[in-house]
Amino acid sequence: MNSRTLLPSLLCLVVLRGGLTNATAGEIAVRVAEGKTVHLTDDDIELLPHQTVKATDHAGKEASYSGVPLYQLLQKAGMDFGDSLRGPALAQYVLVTAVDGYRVVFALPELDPRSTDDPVILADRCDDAPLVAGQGPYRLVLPKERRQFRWVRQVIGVEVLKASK
Ligand SMILES: Nc1nc2c(c(=O)[nH]1)N[C@H]1C(S)=C(S)[C@@H](COP(=O)(O)O)O[C@H]1N2
Ligand SMILES: [Mo]
Repeated sequence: MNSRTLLPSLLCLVVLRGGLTNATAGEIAVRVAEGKTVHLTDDDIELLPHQTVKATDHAGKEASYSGVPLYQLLQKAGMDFGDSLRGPALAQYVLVTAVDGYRVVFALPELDPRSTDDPVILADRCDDAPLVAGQGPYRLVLPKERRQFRWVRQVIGVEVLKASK
């Protein structure tokens, strides 16, 4: 990369990584409903319960992915799943942000194991190896979803927000 492309790239990175997504590599910024942002480090994430799933990526390759169910990450940051997930709480949504600014949303019942058997995994390993650069260190994997558009690579932020309309 030469100096003419480097500066815009750096500026872009600073903008994209402003606010909640301001996490360094190997940590994820998590914020639940106007609460404090919690920075979960690799060590924090490693200690959370992991689940291993078989899933087929966008190229059609099946592999074994291991990682933390996304609801476990949110629970760690103070999110309440279970009985309290009803009424106005259901108008919240989960915004997942990647280092390149790619973003996807989930509704809470899509993540709640009381509501669905389809896991949403924040994967940290593929076939027993750390995820490759460009995908990891953390990537969403949705083994049951027929398209991979929510397999967010390089996740740096997870935020629970309230629908405002
Ligand atoms: N960070 C990030 N993740 C992303 C995307 C992206 O643009 N940025 N594209 C998504 C889309 S639309 C698809 S189809 C898959 C492609 O997965 P692949 O990188 O394994 O080919 O990644 C998803 N995850
Ligand atoms: Mo895609």
